[in-house]
Amino acid sequence: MVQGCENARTALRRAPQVSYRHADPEAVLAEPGTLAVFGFGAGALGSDDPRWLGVDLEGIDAPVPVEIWQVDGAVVHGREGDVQWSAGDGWLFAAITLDERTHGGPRDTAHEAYGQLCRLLASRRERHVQRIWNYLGDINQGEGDTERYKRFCDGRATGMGAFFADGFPAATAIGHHASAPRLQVYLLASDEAGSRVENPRQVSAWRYPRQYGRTPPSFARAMMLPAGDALAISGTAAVVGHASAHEDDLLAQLGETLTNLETLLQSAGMAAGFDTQSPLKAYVRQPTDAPLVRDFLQQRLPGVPVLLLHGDICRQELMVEIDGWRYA
Ligand code: 3EB
Repeated sequence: MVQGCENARTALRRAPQVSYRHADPEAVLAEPGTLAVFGFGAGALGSDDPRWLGVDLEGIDAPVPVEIWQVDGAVVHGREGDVQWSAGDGWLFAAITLDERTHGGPRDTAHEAYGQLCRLLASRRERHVQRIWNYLGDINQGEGDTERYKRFCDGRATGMGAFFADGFPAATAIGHHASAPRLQVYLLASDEAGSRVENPRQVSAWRYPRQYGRTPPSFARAMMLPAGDALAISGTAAVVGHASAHEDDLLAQLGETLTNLETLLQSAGMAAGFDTQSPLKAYVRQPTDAPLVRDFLQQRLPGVPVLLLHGDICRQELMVEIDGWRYA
């Protein structure tokens, strides 16, 4: 036996390539290495393929592209309970869509969704969750601890149980305006752990003080994927310390959000700036604000693919939130 074989390290997986494209979902699903394809809004084409997810958020600009995740090598897929999943090259996509009318409000629905996702993850080699997205309706409805976002946070935490005891993945939680009260949760996991990145300008979300709810939000500000070749950036807004900044001032919120994004790149040890390979999403509370957001981002982040979506940020005073990817 050659000793060196045992010492050889498995090469870490290249990050999935995430892109936006104007394309027919079925044609993209037929391409080799397609792990997932996302459509946005009620007008999106559908597919029965478990790798297809129609997201309950409307695009601001028509036609809305699809979002594509591609990996190296063959992809398998299936369904397990209410979960749809696909896997290839050490990566796992999993998603669940639950109707709150069946599962009883945002807390119990989130509990059920996270329970089902964690059970699937526990059965797989790709159990290291890097990144999670959460979309639910009427996110700001209700006062104080009964606000729907806060009840979602409660159920998310109990549904996770001890699964994320070592630390939370990067995440986004946004309110949609679809007619059905659906909760959608989808994720990217890997067979290797990534590294969590926090923002020194912001209190880590899981340490938010009591005023933001009984259960602090369970997410990291960003996650460096295992091979160090891509940073998955959580929903980022004009939060400084733990407080929202620049109430009622869209441009100031955008400026603060960009500062937070740049700080995250720095704290991840990455070069500054975003580029044509780094797709972002901008969630805009008021569609009438979209032109200002579009102009601002075109000026400050020229050439960067930005998908504008109509979505409510989980704090009423926040008008815009940005998330996405930066490849090394
Ligand atoms: C913030 O900085 C804004 O609950 O998963 C951003 C990203 C926010 C994720 C979540 C919430 C979440 O606190 C809100």
